[in-house]
Amino acid sequence: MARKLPNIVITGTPGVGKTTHAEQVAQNLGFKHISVNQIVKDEGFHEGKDEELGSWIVDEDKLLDYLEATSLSETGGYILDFHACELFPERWIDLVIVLRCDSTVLYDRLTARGYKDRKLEENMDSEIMQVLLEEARESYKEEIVVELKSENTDDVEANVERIEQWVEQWKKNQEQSANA
Ligand code: DAT
Repeated sequence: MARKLPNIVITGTPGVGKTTHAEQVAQNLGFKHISVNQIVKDEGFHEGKDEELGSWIVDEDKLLDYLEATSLSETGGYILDFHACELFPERWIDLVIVLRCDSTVLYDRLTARGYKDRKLEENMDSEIMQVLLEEARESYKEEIVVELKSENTDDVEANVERIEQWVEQWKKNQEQSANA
C-alpha cells in the first residue's frame, strides 16, 4: 500500500543543524521527529562508545528492527535525524536532505559544544570532504538527494519552507497517481 506521507532523512556532519531543521519541519507539518542518536542511546542499540570520537557504535540490526516496528513504512510522516544515512532501506525513504556548512561556522559550533582533538578534527574533515553527501548519493537515487546550506537563521527558514513545499508536491503526486 502506498504511503500517505513521505519519510524524510535529515543528515549531515554533527553541528550542521539537523535537529534544528527536523524539529521545525516536524512541528509545522505534524511529522514525527526521530532523533536516531537519542534512540540508540536510550534503547541501548549500541555496542558501547568509541571513546576517542565520543560516538556510539551502533547496532544497526536492533535499530532497524525498532524502526520497522513503527508505522514509518506504512503511514510515512517520519523525519529521521542522523549523522549517517546509508543504513536506512531505500524503500522507506522519499527525500534525503544533506545539510552543509562552511567550515569556520562549523568549527565554532563544534567547539561551543566542547568538541576537541580527534573528535573535532574528524568531524571537520568529514564536512570538508563532504562525506555525508557522498554517502547519500551512493545510497539513494540522485533525484531524492538534496543538498542545503545551513549557516544562518535565514537558511533555516528558507530550507524549512522548501521542504514543506516539497512535501505538498509529493502529496499531490501521490493523490494523482492514486486516482489515475
Ligand atoms: P546537529 O543536529 O546537526 O548536530 P544542531 O541542530 O544541534 O545540529 O545545531 C548545532 C548548533 O548550531 C545549535 O546551537 C544550533 C546552531 N545552528 C544550526 N544550524 C544553524 C543555522 N542554519 N543558523 C544558525 N544556527 C544554527
